Amino acid sequence: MLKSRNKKILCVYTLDSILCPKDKPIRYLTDIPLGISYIMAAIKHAGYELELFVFSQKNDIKKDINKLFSENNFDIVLFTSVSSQYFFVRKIAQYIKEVKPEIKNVIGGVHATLNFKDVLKEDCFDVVCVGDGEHATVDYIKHIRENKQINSIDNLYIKENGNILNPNKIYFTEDLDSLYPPLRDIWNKWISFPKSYYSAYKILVTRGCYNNCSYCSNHALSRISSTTKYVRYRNVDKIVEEINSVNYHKIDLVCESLTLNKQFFNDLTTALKKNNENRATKILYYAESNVYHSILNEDFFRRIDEANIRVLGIGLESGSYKIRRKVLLRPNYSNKDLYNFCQMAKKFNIAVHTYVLIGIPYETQNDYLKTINILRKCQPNFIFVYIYMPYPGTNLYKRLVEDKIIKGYNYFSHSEERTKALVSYKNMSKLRIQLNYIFFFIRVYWKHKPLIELFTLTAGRFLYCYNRFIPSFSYNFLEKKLSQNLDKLNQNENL
Ligand code: B12
Ligand code: SF4
Repeated sequence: MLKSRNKKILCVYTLDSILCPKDKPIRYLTDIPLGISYIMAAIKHAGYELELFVFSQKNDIKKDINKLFSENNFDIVLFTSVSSQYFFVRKIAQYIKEVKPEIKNVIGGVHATLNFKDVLKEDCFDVVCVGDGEHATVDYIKHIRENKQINSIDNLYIKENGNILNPNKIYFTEDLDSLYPPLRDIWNKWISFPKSYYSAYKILVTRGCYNNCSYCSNHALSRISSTTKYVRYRNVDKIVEEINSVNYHKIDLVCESLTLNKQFFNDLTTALKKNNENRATKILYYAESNVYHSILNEDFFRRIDEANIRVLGIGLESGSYKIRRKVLLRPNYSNKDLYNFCQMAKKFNIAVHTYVLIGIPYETQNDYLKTINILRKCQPNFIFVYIYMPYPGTNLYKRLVEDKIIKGYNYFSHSEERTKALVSYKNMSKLRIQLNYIFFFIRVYWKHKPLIELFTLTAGRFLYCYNRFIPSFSYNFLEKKLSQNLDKLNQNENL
């Protein structure tokens, strides 16, 4: 039964995950995606009604779509997608087109941006957004609702009567503070563990990165507009205003690195320190940083400490200098820089979380052991270890296709992403990569962390790899137990 006759926009988010119940598939506040939340804010402020639906693998797509469309009068559906979500998103879009061909399906996000030509070939998508989508989406909705003829909309490729209308230009929004703050409350009912240790609100502080790492999407994204700046900084007063408005004690500052610009770093840390001064409960921050030699000084860590940034995420990726510089094209830093960084952070009681990739193309077991060795020396508080996934549109992906190591873009799902070895290399088989992944924490933290924690972390890696063979009910039980265990262990760290 149609409850509302008003036309509405449906925003679809997908999580190809079996970790949470289907009615609450998002685990933590931290997992709220910012891109589509910025777009929803723009739509709401333009006066249009919208609805959000989050699909996980546990949903019956047909049943849920039928129900949603019988209760609402949607005319436009918006999809956001990174590469691992794309096939799932396409499945939903295809079903919508099948039952409601008049609906306009619009897709944006990193995957659509970097692969727009392929995405445009799909019958199920009417519009593909390349780059930032806030203004483009509102503009498009306006044209549809007012029944106006569309000649061209910046950042959008639009299918119209069998033709494709190209955008006049592709741009990045340079003044990030001209955008409405992302919609957050709309996500509340979809989150399983909002109060967990891991929950923090994400606040965007910059967009873009200057570096050209071959496995990351940033170098490819930076090329899509030649007329506007890719690396953008927000005004620090506006950042603080948004932090205060979300009224939460843990904030994850979203930026590729706090050290992209020294003046910005100084201004931001000064403002965060000041904002905490008269608070009974100080806001605690997470942020990302680089490890460069040039920032390794007391002043940097003192500022981080005073701003109450208690957790710094840093990318090591590989302990092999050769792999870092020749394959990943990482910026220049040495293993000694990482060691000094961790030592200095310890002195200031700042936790270090390190990003590590394994199963990197052209990597040998010896390279992998170099990663283990440096991490054993540094003992970061936590390590996000992932198996390398080739993302289409990136330089490393292209190199793998040229070297005939992969044929092209194969299906991989989010639950397999970066946890399941999907490519065998000359120097490293899939099985070897998988075992390196499962036993990673034991190798790094043996005799440094309690056995119960090592068991939990190792069992977690095993579950990520082989979840498809474990019945869903026992998986949920095990996953919940492991999450609770980790939560408890982390709370003891008192961060
Ligand atoms: C913060 C972040 C996260 C956060 C939030 C995720 C999110 N979906 O926003 C968390 C930690 C949860 C996360 C998780 C993951 N992430 Co992440 N993440 C980022 C990061 C660093 C910034 C993203 C961000 O907030 N940007 C700012 C917002 C405003 O921009 P945006 O998201 O691009 O959205 C704009 C446009 O793309 C466009 N747009 C987006 N959606 C739509 C939809 C429509 C209809 C339209 C019209 C336009 C549009 O308009 C938006 C506003 O301007 C990027 C790096 C990067 N440069 O993008 C990686 C990045 C997006 N992540 C990446 C990956 C791989 C992941 C994971 C798959 C990792 C994993 N295995 O768990 C998951 C996927 C989760 C998911 N389902 O999306 C990759 C994606 C690469 C690829 N080609 O697929 C990136 C690009 C980093 C990289 N390695 O290159 N991530
Ligand atoms: S430094 Fe990080 S964000 Fe920047 S290009 Fe490299 S991997 Fe991407």
